[in-house]
Amino acid sequence: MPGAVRDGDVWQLTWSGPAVMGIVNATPDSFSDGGRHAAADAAVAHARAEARAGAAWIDVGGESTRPGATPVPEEEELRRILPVVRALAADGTVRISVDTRRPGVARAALEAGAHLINDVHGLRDPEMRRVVADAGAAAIVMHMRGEPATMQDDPRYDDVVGEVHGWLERAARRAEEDGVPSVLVDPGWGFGKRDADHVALLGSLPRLVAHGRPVAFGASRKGSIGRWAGVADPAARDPGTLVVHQEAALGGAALLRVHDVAGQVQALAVRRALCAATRRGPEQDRIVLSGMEFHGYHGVFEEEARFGARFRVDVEMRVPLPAEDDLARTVDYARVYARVSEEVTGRRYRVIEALASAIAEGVLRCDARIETATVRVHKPHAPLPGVVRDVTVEVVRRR
Ligand code: HH2
Repeated sequence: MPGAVRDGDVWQLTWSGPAVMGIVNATPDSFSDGGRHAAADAAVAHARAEARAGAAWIDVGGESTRPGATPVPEEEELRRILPVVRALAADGTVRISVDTRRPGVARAALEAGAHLINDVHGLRDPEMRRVVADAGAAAIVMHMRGEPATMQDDPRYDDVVGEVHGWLERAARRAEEDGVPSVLVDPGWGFGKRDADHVALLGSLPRLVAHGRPVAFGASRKGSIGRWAGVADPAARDPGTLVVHQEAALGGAALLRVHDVAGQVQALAVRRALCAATRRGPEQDRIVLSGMEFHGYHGVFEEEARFGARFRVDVEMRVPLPAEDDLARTVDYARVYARVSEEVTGRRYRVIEALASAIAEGVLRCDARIETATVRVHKPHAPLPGVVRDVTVEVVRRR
């Protein structure tokens, strides 16, 4: 759940474990619940029900950003969201986020009591950054390729993870430099991405988390879930949403943006109990053997086969570890070392990708309790026509 710490005059939000953000679309045309909460009293009642169901945050939106959506005038967006923000601020029981890309709407919402601006444009607009910084509010910086009207028209990336992470890093840094005290980043599921991009971004969440900012995540009821599950009606996609959000939670997401708050809260409670019992999760136990060095004969060249070279190997094993002081209850890392040594010195591989893959599979075979093996093979003396400190291949294999 989010907390807050004071740093001089500024409050910083702190995060531990995924908090749930309930969606309130005060719109006639949102993709899964358009029109259901368009009237202010229906939107407020829905927000209060979400707060009672365990949402720490409510995200109020007055303009749909679904693929193909057309923008609404600013006055209309204000007319839709302000009564909801004012009512929730008067309740004082939940933190209020406003989903907008307009500085004028953000300013009015913050004056009315909102705590966070959720900007699907990633605070690209300097005026938006100034409004949020002046209010000392938090912000979600989300990645979107293009604009809602056209963003799903054949989006393409050379390296979706590198491009999205790099974009988020630059956008978040720009916001921080302009004085926004708390910035969350969101990879923007469904915003100018193909299903394969979603899968890659979901798998890369631990790396995004490692950039050091809390990660917000929202796949709720979106198109890819419908395609994977064969469910056309967006309102019937909550079970699929929970599966994706479970992966996001394991990847270290701090905030999950959902339509079905009660379901998400229940799923997280069960997940917490299981993680505690099995020591799984982003902070999962692990054993790491780093910097093992061997002389091997890998490579495509004749000289490499004849003279060999030095290879360095790191192995990280995700494995639930016992509290007891008993070798039989844990993984014997001497066995793992012997396995790695045998693979690097006993055979010749033409490419280190194949070597890394064989090591990872061998490590998994060493002990049935090892759930994931991450193996890095370094080839510092790779035959290249220039100065290179190291060439590394990393593979991850799960049981
Ligand atoms: N998705 C939507 C809207 N805002 N904000 C963040 N940070 N992350 C998201 O993934 C995200 C978002 C789209 O979902 P929804 O609000 O349910 O639909 P619509 O835009 O049609 O109102």
